[in-house]
Amino acid sequence: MNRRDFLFGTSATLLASTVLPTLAKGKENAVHDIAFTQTGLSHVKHVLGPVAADPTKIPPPIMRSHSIHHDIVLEARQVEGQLDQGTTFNFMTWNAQVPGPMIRVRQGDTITLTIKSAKHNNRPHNIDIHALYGSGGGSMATFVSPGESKTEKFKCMYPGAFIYHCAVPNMDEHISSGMFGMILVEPYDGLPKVDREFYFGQHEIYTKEPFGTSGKVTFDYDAMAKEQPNYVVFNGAVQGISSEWLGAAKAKVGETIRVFMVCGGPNLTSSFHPIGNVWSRCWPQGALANPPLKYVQTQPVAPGSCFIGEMELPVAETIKLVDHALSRVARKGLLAEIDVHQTIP
Ligand SMILES: [Cu+2]
Repeated sequence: MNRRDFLFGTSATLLASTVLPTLAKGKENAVHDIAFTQTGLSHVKHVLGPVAADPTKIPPPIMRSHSIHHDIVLEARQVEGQLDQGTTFNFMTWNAQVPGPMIRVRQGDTITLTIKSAKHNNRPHNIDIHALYGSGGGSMATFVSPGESKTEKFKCMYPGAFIYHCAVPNMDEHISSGMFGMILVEPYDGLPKVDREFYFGQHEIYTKEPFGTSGKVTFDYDAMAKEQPNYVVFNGAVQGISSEWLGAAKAKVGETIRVFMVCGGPNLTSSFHPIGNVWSRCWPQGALANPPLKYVQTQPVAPGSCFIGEMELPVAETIKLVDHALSRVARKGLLAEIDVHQTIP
């Protein structure tokens, strides 16, 4: 069993089948495009392996031309998870993964969102969603103590890719610990067809122990105040989505792929670049109401924003997704790979 099979074939199966968005079945997506567990995640252990979201486990493109209603549950869940091979950290998560599940709806859709807080949590949580109008992005209405749940209903009135994140007073700590994800509101006419889509989240982690320390590393408020993280990662894992650990994402020569990226921060702007390729078309800030920029090498993705980029794959290669502030790659763990082959092994 290789490392990718280990993550995405066994331990994550539990998560993928119950936590991640369930793909819709039937003609026009039956009732919902996505469904999240209504029963909570009590079966998920408090100590996990990697918390890395599988970049391929996202809801499918929307094919319908009318509005529908979605019932979505997100659970705030504090877990000890693997930040690196041999290193663990107390993550705060949405649904036990980093970034939190990608929510995908269409402009004009309505959402009933239930925010739960796992009983074993010891911190309050809430959610601020940049895709809605309302006080605190809904954070006022969704403040939950351990064991509580709150529900809000809203309509997605404008298109784009938007971050959602915890927004309690220690919001920087909670986001740094993993509490962020993306909601994609597709425009009325949808997105251009592509062959594959991938989902990544960048954030930085402030620890007392230096990068590379074995065992459990602990949060450092002073380093956060100085904005000096020891770790900068995609999907909550040091070089997680790569041959170095859990395995690269995969695509085929000749395909067109789309990458969704959410930058949690809480403080660092990503200079998002695909080494060995170029963003043929990209939407800065995920602002889909605007025409895309073309043939962009490096696109800033600010904390609290998103990015959508498309690439052509004319040659076999390994594309390395990086923040081109390269000390974060060389010294702080930031890397994700997309292997482009003639066929997918
Ligand atoms: Cu929180």
